[in-house]
Amino acid sequence: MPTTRRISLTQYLVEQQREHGRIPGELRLLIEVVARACKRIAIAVNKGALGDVLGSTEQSNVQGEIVKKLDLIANEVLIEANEWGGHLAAMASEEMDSIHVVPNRYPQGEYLLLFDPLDGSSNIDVNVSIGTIFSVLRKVGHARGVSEEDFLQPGRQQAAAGYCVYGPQTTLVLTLGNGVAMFTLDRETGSWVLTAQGVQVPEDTKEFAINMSNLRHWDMPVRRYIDECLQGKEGPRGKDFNMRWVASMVADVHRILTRGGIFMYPWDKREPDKPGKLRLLYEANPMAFIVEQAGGAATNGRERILDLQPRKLHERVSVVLGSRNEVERVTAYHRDAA
Ligand code: P6P
Repeated sequence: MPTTRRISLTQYLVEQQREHGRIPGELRLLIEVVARACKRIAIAVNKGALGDVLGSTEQSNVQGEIVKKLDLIANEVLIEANEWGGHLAAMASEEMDSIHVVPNRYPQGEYLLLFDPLDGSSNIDVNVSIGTIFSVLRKVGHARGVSEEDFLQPGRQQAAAGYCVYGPQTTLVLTLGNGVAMFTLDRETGSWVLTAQGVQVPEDTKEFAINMSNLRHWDMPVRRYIDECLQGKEGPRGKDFNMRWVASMVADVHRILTRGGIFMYPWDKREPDKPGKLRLLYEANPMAFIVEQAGGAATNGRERILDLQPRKLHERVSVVLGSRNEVERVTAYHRDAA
């Protein structure tokens, strides 16, 4: 990764605007507000047991998953941070059944913000990295008001996407459609400092990330791919593979952006009507945008994730993303099987 001038997020956004004219003022404000909200979430996450933020609430979300206290805290922080700025028309979150329209007491903007406020919640209480994932769309059409349909856009139409990983470092990863940049939180000054840009995912890898406990439930193309990895040097791949599975998509994707790899959460026959576990609009789409901007690939096993036409706000999807040559191999196996 090229060495990087230590500039702030604000300076980076201003320079991007100057060089590429890709960042209207409202989008710049949106990114800075989300980045500030991630700082506040990081503070709450880092308190752990000291802050009465661990454990679960009595609620379950639209996914039917038990909601952790920090899920709700993170969701509230993002809602409050983004309501007043006049840059958004509405927001959508994994933690909310329907969209949250900016209240009438504030001006409405042309952007739509989608987020998983705290992904990897099962790791919160055991002190393993978790993260916030966000996606930015433009409200197309100029009909008055905003509805759920405005959010149902293919991921290739995203104006920006990013995530914040709350790990040994607190790192914000961002793309505005012109490459991927990483910012590390300097806790002494409270600033996001540019620590990497022009991030590139190596095209090849020897590392796969998948929840192996689901092996017996996978479709044949996935079993074929993983089986060949496990055969190592003696098998058709002619090399040994390593495995990682953090059970936090943000942490697994961050590792792949940093050193390559392939991440898979495929369809499996436990719930055959569900195309996969992960959500298309606020997990797969932003991560696919980031990974493609870093030279990687992201499919649902057959088609490019960013080309999928969403039908529902909380729609799920099968995800295969990371090092381009490995993703293409898995996709080819699915096509062979078809
Ligand atoms: P499993 C976290 O709950 C999440 O949505 C992703 O962050 C992660 O990759 C996946 O689910 C983990 O799922 O079935 O291994 O617990």
